[in-house]
Amino acid sequence: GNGSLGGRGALIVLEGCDKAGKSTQCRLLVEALKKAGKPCHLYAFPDRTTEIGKVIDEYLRCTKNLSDEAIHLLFSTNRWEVMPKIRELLLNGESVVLDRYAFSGVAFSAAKGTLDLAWCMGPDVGLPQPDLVCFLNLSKEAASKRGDFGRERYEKTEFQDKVKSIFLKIQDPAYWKIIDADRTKEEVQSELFQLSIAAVDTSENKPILKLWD
Ligand code: 2DT
Ligand code: MG
Repeated sequence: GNGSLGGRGALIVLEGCDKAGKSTQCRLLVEALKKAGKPCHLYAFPDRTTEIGKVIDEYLRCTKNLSDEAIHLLFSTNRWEVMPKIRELLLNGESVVLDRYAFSGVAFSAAKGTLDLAWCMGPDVGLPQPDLVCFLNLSKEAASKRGDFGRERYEKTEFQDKVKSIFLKIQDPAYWKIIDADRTKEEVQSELFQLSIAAVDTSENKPILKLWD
């Protein structure tokens, strides 16, 4: 049990390259956890609805240009601005599922080749450390079968390859699971659900740690 017994909720993150099915899987996961009696909420980063999020949206749609440093810091700020709310939910015994987090922040910025990896991690140091990160790993073959990329910035095969290599470099075995995303939606969902239920149950009495601290 959560909430009434005083245990905290779990922070669960889905990461991966584009087309891996993150957003669909996040929605299914939140529904499944709720059905299993685990209160939980879904957040997606970037959150394009805030003032900062609107600038990020323009940058991604290529209607605005910003320096690599400036956009990196805005993505990070976009996480910090909702953290009080997320922390409050966790402390109230409600779990939070995140569609991307600081790992996307580092992987996409560092893939540009202009920014140092440690510099990229800096602004997100101290965010709540996830209890579980599920990295949806899609092979090149499966990715090409899922159709063309969209037209946003970063949606190019060569760039996505660099992003993936950085994701794998910054993975921490303390909370990181690599999920084979080439399988059917149902198969992926079932594994995510089992890992998440276990994370909710084991996180209840643990403190919230600080990311990259
Ligand atoms: P979506 O397609 O999921 O909306 O992502 N990105 C994301 C970054 O470059 N830095 C970040 O910190 C985050 C959270 C990944 C839009 C794009 O934004 C990238 C893809
Ligand atoms: Mg996208």
